Amino acid sequence: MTTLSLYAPGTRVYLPSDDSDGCWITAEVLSCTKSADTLTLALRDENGKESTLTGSGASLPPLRNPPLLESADDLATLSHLNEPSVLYAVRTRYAQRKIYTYSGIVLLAVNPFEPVAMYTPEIVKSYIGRNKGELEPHLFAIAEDARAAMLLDGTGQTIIVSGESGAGKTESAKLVMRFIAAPKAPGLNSDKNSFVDGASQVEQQIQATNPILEAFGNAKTTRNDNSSRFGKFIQLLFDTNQQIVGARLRHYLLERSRISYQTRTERNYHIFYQLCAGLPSEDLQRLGLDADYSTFHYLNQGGPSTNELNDRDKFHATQDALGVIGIDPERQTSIFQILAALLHLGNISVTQTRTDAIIDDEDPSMGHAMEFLGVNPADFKKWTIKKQITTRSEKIVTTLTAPQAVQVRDSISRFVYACLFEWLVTAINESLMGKYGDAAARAETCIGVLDIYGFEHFDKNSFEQFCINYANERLQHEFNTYVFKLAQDDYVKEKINWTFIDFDDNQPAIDLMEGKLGILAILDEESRLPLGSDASFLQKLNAQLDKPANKAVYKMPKFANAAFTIAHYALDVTYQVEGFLEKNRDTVPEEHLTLLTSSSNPFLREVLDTALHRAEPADPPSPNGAVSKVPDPGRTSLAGTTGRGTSVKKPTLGSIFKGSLGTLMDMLRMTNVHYIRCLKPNQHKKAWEFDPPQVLAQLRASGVLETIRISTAGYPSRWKFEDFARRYYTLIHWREGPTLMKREQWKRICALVLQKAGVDRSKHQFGETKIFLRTGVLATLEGLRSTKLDAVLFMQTNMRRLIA
Ligand code: AOV
Ligand code: MG
Repeated sequence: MTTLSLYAPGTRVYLPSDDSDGCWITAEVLSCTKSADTLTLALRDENGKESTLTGSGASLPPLRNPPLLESADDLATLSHLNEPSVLYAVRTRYAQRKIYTYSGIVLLAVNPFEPVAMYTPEIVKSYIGRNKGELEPHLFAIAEDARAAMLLDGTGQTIIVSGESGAGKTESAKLVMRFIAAPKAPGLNSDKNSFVDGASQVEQQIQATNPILEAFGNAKTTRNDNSSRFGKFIQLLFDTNQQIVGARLRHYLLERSRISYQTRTERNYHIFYQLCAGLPSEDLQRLGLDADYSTFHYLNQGGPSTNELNDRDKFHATQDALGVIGIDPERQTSIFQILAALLHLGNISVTQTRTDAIIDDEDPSMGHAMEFLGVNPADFKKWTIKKQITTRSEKIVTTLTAPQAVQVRDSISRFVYACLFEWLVTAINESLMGKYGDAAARAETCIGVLDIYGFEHFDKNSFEQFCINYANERLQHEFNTYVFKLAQDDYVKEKINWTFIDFDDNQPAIDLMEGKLGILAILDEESRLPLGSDASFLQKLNAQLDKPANKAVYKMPKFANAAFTIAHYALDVTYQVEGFLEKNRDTVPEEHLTLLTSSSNPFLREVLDTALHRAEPADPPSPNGAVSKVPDPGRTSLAGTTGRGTSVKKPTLGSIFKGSLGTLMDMLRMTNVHYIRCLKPNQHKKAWEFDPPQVLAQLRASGVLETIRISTAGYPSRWKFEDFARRYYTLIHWREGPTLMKREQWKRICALVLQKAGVDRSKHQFGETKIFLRTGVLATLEGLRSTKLDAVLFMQTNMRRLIA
């Protein structure tokens, strides 16, 4: 087709909008003339404005799709695949209240920001047992797809939910989990944490993890009222009969700084507010709390918070859920007592004399905090305002300034909370796996759902954002690898005809962060120096990384001091170095640790013991000694943070995080992966408002366009000749099939199957060891196969009847 005919009068195209927001408006070609290689187009845009444009090739406006296709439910079916068309399709569908769209192997989910009637029992039922393309795009279709893939050959499955903060990852992950955990159960509701009627005990326990983890691990941020401040991976374990036998929960790097500090309009973890709003008044009184929590330093820094989050109701849901996983009211009281202790700890007032920090012996907050923690106030006070340094020959005690003492005080709160979270996860796992981990031994296969914090960029970004964005880079890389690299490497290896597609590989950014001489390594080195500082950390960063080789990914910001910029796959983010070292070291003074671990509060001792000792390796051995067949992403551990055991080097938070991400990625590679990309349609959390530049940026950053190109151009299904032959040989002649099977003529069988099924030559290719199929072919073959099997079954039954 010549370009002239592509732009015939009446053709619909997209033009860049004047708003310089990187978006488009629609236009129609009025006339088109060609001279040499260039075309001159007369155009009228959607506002009636006329213009002319001269260009050739890529400088000509992108084409609009025929109206029928403009809201296609799979972007891969668009006949003109360009950025504006993709954006337009997603936008049109959203306007029609269709929040889900396929994009090749990925499901796009645009946040509706209000409850939608898409998760009713009828809808749940309708997706069970159906193929992905049969019904409207839906989370449930992806979940069902994963289940079907697991049934087919027992491979483990992982569903990765990604997207920026507030895009809807956690809600989507919950819905997917509920669908898989209770496919036949009647009620699913995205905005309630209600348990499904008629669910088995383990299913109920799985549902109960949500209110608990959200209470203790989610908080209100500027971007999301219910933002997850930790990464979550939950793996449902199935036995040979596809019954759920248990589940395993892994968590990644809970944000600790939030315990002692919140920026304006943000909150601490929900559980603190729930506690104040939900506890009966006599309990509040006993714990020295008040329904009005504004007197607590740890809760009032974000400013007054309206009770729109319904903390009271949520508190009761949290209590119920704790009960479901076997934490009885008595233990719950012990948990609440620790939480109260932390609030009081934050209120201990530290003042400054000319030289030293002081804490009043009569400080009521200290009294409460120490009573609940079971620690002697005098000892606590001593080691909060003083510090002991051990040199080679002696121990020297020095005094601290008030700000330093406050640092110590807050580090204890953060540490205890992190241990409590760790303990809760252990308790949840014991309930989900059986105390002796016997579920792991019975498990044959699994479906995992990964809901990890989305890419983050605030006005000020610190160590937490660095880790979160690092995790997102790694996941993006897995995605790239999975969709692009693996597919194309395989084509090359199998020597099929294939034009290579470019994609934006983010390996340089990952190397910058985690490489041998990268940011994390430099940070760790600096963290180990007694006199290390944020400033010298930055100096070393700039000295080692500000080089031509890193030009594309590492930048020294022009206007910000004490900061560095990383060009992430999604966006450039500038990180303030202040606090990096302290957060990475994450130390509690040794003396305080001793006080806490020898506390007179047995529950606190148990919590610390669990968090510090019961981490890695994976699950406890089962009583019968069987080993789990299901890949385990491994436990994260706080063990290192105390310098206990035999390890000489105390692991830093950064290195712990890097390690646990590594095991997670290994695990992902052992399973079959499915992707859900959540999109945030606007920044104000408004229902049904679609801000095109916003969404476009997210579509670009997530590589959605490239994915479509590869799924349409490529061969998403690939089978070894033998596997394919074994599954489909029944489709060829009833005598020839088995004969060829006996002779192991796999490739010949494959060819005959395709011939018999009438699969067009353009829809498949033979590689060296594998057969490659375009989208849709496998569905056809499966259909033919089950028809054939039904027929055989029918014949056999009737034959028996005849003989009998
Ligand atoms: P996130 O997990 O992606 O952010 P959430 O899943 O918490 O985002 O979603 C944010 C809010 O969007 C929810 O609290 C709901 O109000 C709304 N929402 C999301 N999905 C749906 C849905 N399917 N139906 C109705 N409302 C929905 V973060 O955890 O911040 O990265 O760290
Ligand atoms: Mg979340």
